Amino acid sequence: MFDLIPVPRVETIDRQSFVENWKNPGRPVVIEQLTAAWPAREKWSVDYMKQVVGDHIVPLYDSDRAYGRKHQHAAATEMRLDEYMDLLQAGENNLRMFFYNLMAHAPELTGDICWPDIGLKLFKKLPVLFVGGAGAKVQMHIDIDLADILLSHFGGKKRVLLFPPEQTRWMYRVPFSFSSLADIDYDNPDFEQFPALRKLSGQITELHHGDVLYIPSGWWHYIVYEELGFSLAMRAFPMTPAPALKMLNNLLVVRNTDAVMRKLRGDQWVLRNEKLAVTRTHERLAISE
Ligand SMILES: O=C(O)CCC(=O)C(=O)O
Repeated sequence: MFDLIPVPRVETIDRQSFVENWKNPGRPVVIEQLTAAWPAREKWSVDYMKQVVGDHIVPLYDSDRAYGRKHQHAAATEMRLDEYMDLLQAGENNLRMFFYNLMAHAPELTGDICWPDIGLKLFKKLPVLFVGGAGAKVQMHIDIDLADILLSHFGGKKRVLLFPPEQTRWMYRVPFSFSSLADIDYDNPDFEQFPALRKLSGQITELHHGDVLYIPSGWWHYIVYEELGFSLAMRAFPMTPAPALKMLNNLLVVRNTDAVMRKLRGDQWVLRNEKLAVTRTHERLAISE
């Protein structure tokens, strides 16, 4: 397996120690009591979601690769949230709610969260919800906007694997995407087929109801929902010039180039990039050895 250490945990944190010990050095941490005063900690459950926002039609995403001329982040389907919750309880684990903006689509839930004052300039217009059933997996990726993220978790436990930005060279990153190659099973990595993975050393944690995981900008993350759960991500965008420019380039140039090329060349474009993810990583590996 990978060389992994547990993400450090603290019970509570003040602004100064968060900034000094975690934000500035860019180190992940789990803060156990940051949501202690949030109504969500008491309330968020399947029954509550059904009751409050059950009639909302929500887009759902699967883990299948986007082949053909489909957009990389196109929704697989949509349905009422109460029906979706029923499916999850019946064992559905491929369909996930992804980046669902509470402010725009479910303002009823925004009163359940509190914005912590811990030294991150959190963008209050974008509290986004993620939901998955037991066994759901989120492909290894970095976030396109390079935000610092506070991922607050509710419901059943979920496992998160994290690798720092310096290790991007070994991540088999697919060009024009923000993901590692979908063929890699991060639960059971094939080091013969993907030898650069041997270079990785990262961190692992299991999030329980109420935990908040700080994911610093640019960290790779892979997530497995061990049980049905809800996570709320708050984000702080990069403010210094170089990362801010990189974010704009990702959002405006990289993402749109991929969308246009998929339309024009379909599978050929996707397969070209998947191949490049391997050849480029193996070239780097050969040079390093
Ligand atoms: O928790 C999830 O389902 C996904 C969270 C995530 O990948 C993110 O915030 O970037």
